[in-house]
Amino acid sequence: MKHYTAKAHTNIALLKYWGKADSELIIPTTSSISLTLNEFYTQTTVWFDSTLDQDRVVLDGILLSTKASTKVVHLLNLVRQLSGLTSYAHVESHNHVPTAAGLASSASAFAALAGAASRASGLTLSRQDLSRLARRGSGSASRSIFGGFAQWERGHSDLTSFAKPIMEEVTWPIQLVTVLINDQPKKVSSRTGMQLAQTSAPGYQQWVADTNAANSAALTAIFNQDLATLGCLAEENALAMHALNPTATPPFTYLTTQSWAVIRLAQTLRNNKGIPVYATMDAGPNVKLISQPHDTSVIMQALHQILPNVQTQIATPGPGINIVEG
Ligand code: 2P0
Repeated sequence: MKHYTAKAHTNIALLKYWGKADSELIIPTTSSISLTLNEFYTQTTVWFDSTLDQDRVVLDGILLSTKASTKVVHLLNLVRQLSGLTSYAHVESHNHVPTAAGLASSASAFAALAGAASRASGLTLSRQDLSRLARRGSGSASRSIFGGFAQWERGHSDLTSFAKPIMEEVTWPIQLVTVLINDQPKKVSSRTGMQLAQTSAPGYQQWVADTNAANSAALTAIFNQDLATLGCLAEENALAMHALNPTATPPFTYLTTQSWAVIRLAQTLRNNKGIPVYATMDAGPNVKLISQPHDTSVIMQALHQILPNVQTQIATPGPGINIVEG
C-alpha cells in the first residue's frame, strides 16, 4: 500500500476548549479560537499492510505498547470504518514539539495522524472532514488542520463540530513567548482536568457562556488586527478557566507561584509601560505571552529580572496541514 506523510503544527488556544458536551464524539461545550505555531510540529507516515496482525505505532523511534497506542488505534479504527479497509497500519511519527516547551503535542499529533492515515487508506477528505476526524483523536487537533488563526465551532453533532480557518496568512506582528516553568506538581491530564471542572466547579456554566460570547468579539479583533482586544480576551478567558480548577472536587491547579509571577509581570508591563503583552496558560504551569516581536527585548529583560535563569521559546504563526505521498 502507498505511504503518506503528513506534517501538522501545534496550536495554542486563545479562547479555550475545557469540557465536552459529548465525550465519545468529542463535541466541546465551547467554541474555541487558536493560533497555529510555525516552530512546533509532528510529522507522521502511515501505510496499511495486510500482513500485520495489529497496528504498529512507532513514536520517535520507539515501538509503543498496546496500552500506549490506544488513542492512535481508536483513530485508525475510525479510518477503517470510513474507508472500508480492514488491514492494520504502520504509523511512524516524529514530534518536533519539545516536551520542555510545555506545548501540547496531541493537537499536532492527531492532526498529522488523521491526515496521513486517511490518505493512506484511499480517502481524500475535505479539510472540514479532516478536522472532524482529527477531533475524534483529540479535540484541539481539529484546529491544527488550519494555519494561522482558526476557530473550532462547537456544533452539536459529529457533522457540525469542526474547525475552520479565520485568517491563515497572518501578516500582522504577533508572537508567543513561552516561559518554561518546570517545577511541575503532580500532573492532571487535560482530559481528566476538564472533566473535573465541568462536573464539579460551580462557575463552570458561566465560563461556558462567557467563552461562547467572547468568540465573536475575538473574531472581530483578529480581522481588525487588534492585539490589545484579542490579548485581553485571551488572558481573561485563560484566567477564568484556571480559576475553575481549584473549585472542582477534588480541587487542582496547574499554576505555580512562578506562573503567577509571570502573569503579574504581563499585567505590570501593560499597566506601567504600555507594552501590549498578555498571558495565556494551558494544562500545565508554563505561561505563554502573546506579544509583538518588536517588544521581545523589553519582555525578556523584565522576565530575567524576576526569574534570572528562566528559559523561553518564541513561536510565530504557522501553516496548516501538508500531506504528501511517500
Ligand atoms: C485548548 N486544551 O483549547 C485547551 C486549553 C488544554 C487547555 O485542548 O480530551 O488534549 O484529547 O480532547 O485536546 C487540551 O485538550 O483534550 C486542550 P482531548 P485535548 O487547547
